[in-house]
Amino acid sequence: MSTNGTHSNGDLPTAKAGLDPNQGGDATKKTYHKQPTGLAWQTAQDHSNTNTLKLYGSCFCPFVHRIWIALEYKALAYEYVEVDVYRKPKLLLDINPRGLVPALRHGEWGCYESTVLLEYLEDLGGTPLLPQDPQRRAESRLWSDHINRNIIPIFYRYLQAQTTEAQTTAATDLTEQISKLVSAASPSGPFFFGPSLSFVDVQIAPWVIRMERVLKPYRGWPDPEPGSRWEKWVQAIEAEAAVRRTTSTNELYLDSYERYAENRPDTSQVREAVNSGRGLP
Ligand SMILES: N[C@@H](CCC(=O)N[C@@H](CS)C(=O)NCC(=O)O)C(=O)O
Repeated sequence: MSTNGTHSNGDLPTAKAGLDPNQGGDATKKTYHKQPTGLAWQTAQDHSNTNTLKLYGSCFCPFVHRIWIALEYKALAYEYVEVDVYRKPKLLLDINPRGLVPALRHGEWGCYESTVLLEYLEDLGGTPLLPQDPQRRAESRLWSDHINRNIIPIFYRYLQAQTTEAQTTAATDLTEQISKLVSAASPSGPFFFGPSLSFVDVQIAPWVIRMERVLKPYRGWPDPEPGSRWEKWVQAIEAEAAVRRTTSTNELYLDSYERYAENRPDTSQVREAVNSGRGLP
């Protein structure tokens, strides 16, 4: 605990007044945004009234984005509560002692981990994201596991890579892992299982959004090949109403990820895990 009653991020030094620890005392460095912008800001306003189901989230965070997309798609009643995840308010730590977002409170009960929360929302009802058929449900979980195990860690390794060689290797790896996913998807699409958004799409959507807004400007990640199945999928994700309503303006992502692109100290638990070769938190 620091003296102002908030938790600091592990070994992060105390921030200079007004600056975040990831800025390293340099006010010219960009940092993460603390409020959503654009359509996501409007959606946050529309869900600011108190509700028994509360999402504690940070606007830049892709793991939060998953839960927000699911809540919107399912049209469940909920409250969106923006938290500064690196200053860890007590209301977050009370739910998740690891101090990570997303965290969900439902009445007295609380839980965390985006993949677990997606399953919980599915159990609550609203428009389903998982198919009915048990074998399709198993496939949904299998390819969600592929996304979590193979695609997301490479996304961060690529973004944090500081040498051309490491960036080239990561770009090749990312392309390969996306190709495996695309091969497993319905040939006509545009989504994983066909015409509508599903569980697998929600698992990857926040990173698809960030490939265009973060990997492209910082690493030269290419647009999908014209006419490809991947292009069709990316366009469908970008156009999906629940995704659009929870996505901020491009600047928010560009600013919020500069610290990752520079592999700056004191950025996050994700950065530390990737640098040390550990699995993501
Ligand atoms: N495995 C977690 C990962 C969540 C996560 O890493 N969230 C980041 C923000 S994108 C966070 O809370 N970081 C806080 C920190 O690094 O202290 C999940 O799927 O929910």
